[in-house]
Amino acid sequence: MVTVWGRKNSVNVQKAVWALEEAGVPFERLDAGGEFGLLDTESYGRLNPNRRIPTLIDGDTVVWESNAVTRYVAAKWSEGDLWPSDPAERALADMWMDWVLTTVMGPLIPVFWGLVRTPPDQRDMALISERAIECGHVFQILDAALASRDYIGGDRFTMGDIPAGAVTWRYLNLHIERPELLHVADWMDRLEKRPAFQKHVMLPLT
Ligand SMILES: N[C@@H](CCC(=O)N[C@@H](CS)C(=O)NCC(=O)O)C(=O)O
Repeated sequence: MVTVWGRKNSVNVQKAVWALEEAGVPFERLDAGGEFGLLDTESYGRLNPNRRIPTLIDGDTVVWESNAVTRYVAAKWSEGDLWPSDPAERALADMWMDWVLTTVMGPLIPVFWGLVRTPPDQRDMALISERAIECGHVFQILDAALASRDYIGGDRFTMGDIPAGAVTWRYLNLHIERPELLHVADWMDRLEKRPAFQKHVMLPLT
C-alpha cells in the first residue's frame, strides 16, 4: 500500500493524493505537519531531510517534493495518460509544473497565509495587496496559455494540470481582487467535474 504523509489542507499534499486518485492507486494518507507535528521527529527526518510534506512511500521508494511525487505517480501508474508518452506533450506539462514552483508560489504564499492562516489584527494588508496584484499578473500568463487549449498539456488532462489546478483553485477562492481570467475559469470548470479534484482539492481553505 502506498503511503502519503501530510495533512489534507496542504496544497502540496493535495497534488500527491489527487494524482494517486486519478491514477487509480490505492493509498493511505497519514496526517503530519501543521497541528499534527511529527516533521521534527528523527524518523520523519530520515524519510524527508527537508522535514516538509508531502512524502510518498512506495515499498523501498521514498519520494518528496510534491511535483516529483506527481511525476512519480504519473510515470509509474499512468504511462500514456497522466504521463504523456510524447516528449513534446510531456515538456508542456513539465514546464507548467515547474512554473507553479518558480513563479506562482512566491506571490501566492504570502496572500494565502496572510488571509487564511493569520488573525485579522496581525495581517500585513499592504504586503497582501501587493502580492495579490503580482498573483493577478502571474495567472494572466496561464490564462493566455489556456486560450488555445483545454488543458495545460493540450486537449486532454495530464499530470501538468495537477499542480497548476491545485494552486489555481486556492487562488480563485481567496477574497481578493483578481483580473478577468476567462480561460482559467473555463479550465477550472472542467477540473471541477473530476471526482478526484472534488475529493482532494475542493476543500474549505484552512
Ligand atoms: N517544494 C515543496 C514544499 C513543501 C512544503 O513547504 N510543504 C508545506 C505544506 S504545503 C510544509 O511542509 N509545511 C510545514 C508543515 O505543514 O508543518 C513541495 O512542493 O513539496
